[in-house]
This record gives sequence, structure tokens and C-alpha cells, in this order.
Amino acid sequence: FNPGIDILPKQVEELKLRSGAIFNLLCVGQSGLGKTTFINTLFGTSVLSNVWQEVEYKQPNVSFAKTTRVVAHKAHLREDGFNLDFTVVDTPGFGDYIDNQFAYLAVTDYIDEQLRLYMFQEEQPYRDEKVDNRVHLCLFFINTSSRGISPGDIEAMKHISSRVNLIPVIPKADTLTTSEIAEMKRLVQQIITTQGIKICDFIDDESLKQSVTSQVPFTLIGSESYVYSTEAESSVLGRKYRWGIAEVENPEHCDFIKLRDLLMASNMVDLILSTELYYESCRSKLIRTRVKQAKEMFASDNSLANIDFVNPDLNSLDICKILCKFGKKQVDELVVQWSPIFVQKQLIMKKRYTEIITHEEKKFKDWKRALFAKQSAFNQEIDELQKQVAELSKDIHRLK
Ligand SMILES: Nc1nc2c(ncn2[C@@H]2O[C@H](COP(=O)(O)OP(=O)(O)OP(=O)(O)O)[C@@H](O)[C@H]2O)c(=O)[nH]1
Ligand SMILES: [Mg+2]
Repeated sequence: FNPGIDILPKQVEELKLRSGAIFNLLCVGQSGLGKTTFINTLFGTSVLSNVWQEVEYKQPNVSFAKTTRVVAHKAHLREDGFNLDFTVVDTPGFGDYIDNQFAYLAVTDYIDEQLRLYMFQEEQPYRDEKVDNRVHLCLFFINTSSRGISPGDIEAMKHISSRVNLIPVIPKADTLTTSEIAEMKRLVQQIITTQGIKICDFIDDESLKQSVTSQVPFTLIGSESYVYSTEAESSVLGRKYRWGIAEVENPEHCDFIKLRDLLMASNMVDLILSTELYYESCRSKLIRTRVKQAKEMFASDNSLANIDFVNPDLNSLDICKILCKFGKKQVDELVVQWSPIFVQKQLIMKKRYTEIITHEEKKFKDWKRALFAKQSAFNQEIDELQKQVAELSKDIHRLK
């Protein structure tokens, strides 16, 4: 009798394949670097367009229209029974709209918020329609126009790489000479090591992480149109110049194919699994924070008084009650308090408050000192007068 256990792993595989995967790619960087063009190129390149069965939402190709809001380009991929929801999120040029010191916050807040939203969806009674916008990979478009890397880009990459898999790219490779590209690559590698910017840091496999790290930054050429190449005797995706054609899908011209393979073919699973692990750690951290906050908030609430906050695992139902009380609204308020902008404002206010207090205290002390001085002058005067009175009464006595 064969109970069929030996085919179980296969069935599990099958189940996994059927339920499919979700992959969310986030593109960020300053305005005009070619993020939107890259996305259109990625969606338009032959390998992908053959297998896209249905494009749910896709922006029409634009010439240069500044992206002014977050736009999700979605495609549903079905191949060999495998379902994949592939989304590329286009963002407005960052640093355009906000105070530059905290320009990166728009990106990091977006990344964090997607994790929290997913967590709250998991707490709902119906979870079938969960929307999963958790970011699996962030492509950072480095501004190379000054032939260097701006402090803002470095700061942003540092913060982003601590919460999501990050890959820096050098856009518009066709505008740089071979030696300039080599120099930019060297510079990026140097900055990664000296500034502690981590590349795909959430991937467990150290050798894979090392391999990706050694390949970054990927150079890109974006183009939404085909041009005729006499050399290849066919139309190629690229940009035509007087000196020749810069081809998107030519490995000698840029790393587009290398990057696309990494995303779509070789390492998508690693990126998805690593994000899942990171999400689990964020989720348990946030739950612990919510329980802790609830404990303080409801210290006087008798209905919660008997709950064992120290061992939440022992009374998960009670913990559920607490989590409902310290829900999304309260977490949103906490998030505002955690924001570096809020913390900085608070510090400035505190500094200002201390300055006012010190100033007032000094004024008060000076005033007190002046009063004391006046009082001792009066006392001296009184002493003098008393002396005079004593002298005079002595005189009176003598005259008698
Ligand atoms: N030479 C060259 N130009 C490019 C490349 N990619 C994009 N461009 C051009 O650069 C301009 C800006 O491209 P977009 O893709 O709109 O830039 P963006 O990063 O989306 O800009 P924002 O939406 O403002 O953040 C357009 O005129 C593109 O045609 C490239 O690889 N090489
Ligand atoms: Mg754009």
C-alpha cells in the first residue's frame, strides 16, 4: 500500500505554483532621470510583452511628462501554470516637493506604510482580497549629471537600504563615455562600502548578496521606440545618434538585460522570500509595540487589568482584544511621532523652550540680585540712621 506521501512535496510545489506570486518593484530617484522611460521600456521589451496576458493598467508612453504622483503599472503574468502579479511603482522625482534634508522620507514612508497596511489587512476577518503592495526591490536612479553622487542621493540610499532590498542604477548610460561609466561605477562601489549602503541586504544567501553587490550599479538606457540598426539589419530598441545607436538590449551598451534577468528570471524568488522574512520581523516588532502602548494606555482599565502582558503567547485572544484597541488609528498617530521631521521639530521646540526658560530665569535672578542689593543698601541706611539717632539721643542726654 502506498499512501502517496512521496508525491506530497510535488503537490506542495503545485499548490505554490497555482497560488502564484506577487512582485512589487519601486523606482525612485530625482526628476528627469528616466524612471518612467525605464518602466515603459521594461514593459515594452519583447521578452515580457510576449508573456503578458493582460495588462490591467498601463500608462500610455509619454514623452517627457513629469510624474507627479505615485503610479502603479501592473501586469499579470501567466506562464506554465504559474501566476505572477508584477507591479512596477513609478514615483515623482524625489526631492522636488519636500524639504531636501528629509527628501528620502517620501520613499521610506511609502515602504513602511505598505508593510503596515498589509499587517492590518491580515487582522481583518476577510483576508481573501488582501492587497499586497509590499516592496520587494527598490531601484535607485542615481543622478550622475554632476559626474558625482550628491549627498542627498547617498543619504536616501542609506535609509532605503535599511528597510528594503536596494539596487542602485546609473540611468542614461548613453550620455556617458565608457571611461565616465567606469569612473561612476568605481565611485558608487566606493560609496557603498564607506557609507554603509547595503545592497539587497535582506537576502539570506550571502554569496548571492555578494554577487549582486559586486555587479552594482547597473547601467541603463531607456527607450520606448525602435530604431533601424544597419549593423544588426533589424529594428532594435534604442536611441539613435549621429555616431550610432545606443541599444537597450545590447549587453555591450548597458546592463538592462542583466538587471531584467536578475529581476524576472534568476532572483525574483530570493527577493520575495527575503521581503517575507523582513515583513515577519517588522510585524512582530509592531505587535509588541502595540501591546506595550496599550498597557500604558489602559493602565486604569479594569477589563484589561488581568491580562498577562509579559507572556502574550499565553493569552492570544486577550492580545487580540488589545490589538483592536490599539488599532490603525493609534498606530498612525505613533508613526507621526516617530517621523524624523516630527522628532526634529520637537527637538527645536525643546531647545527654544529651554532658551526661553534660561533667559527668564536669568532675568529673574538679576532682578532678585538687584532687589537684594537694594535691600542691603536700605539696611545700611537704616543702620546709619539708627547710629545717628543713638548719637542724637546721647547728645540730648548730655544737654539735659
Ligand atoms: N539620453 C537618454 N535620455 C533618456 C533616457 N531615459 C529617459 N530619457 C529621457 O529623459 C527625459 C526624462 O525621462 P522620464 O522617464 O520622464 O524621467 P523621470 O525619472 O520619470 O522623471 P520624473 O517623472 O520627473 O521623476 C525624457 O525626455 C526621456 O526621453 C536614456 O536612457 N537616455
Ligand atoms: Mg516619471
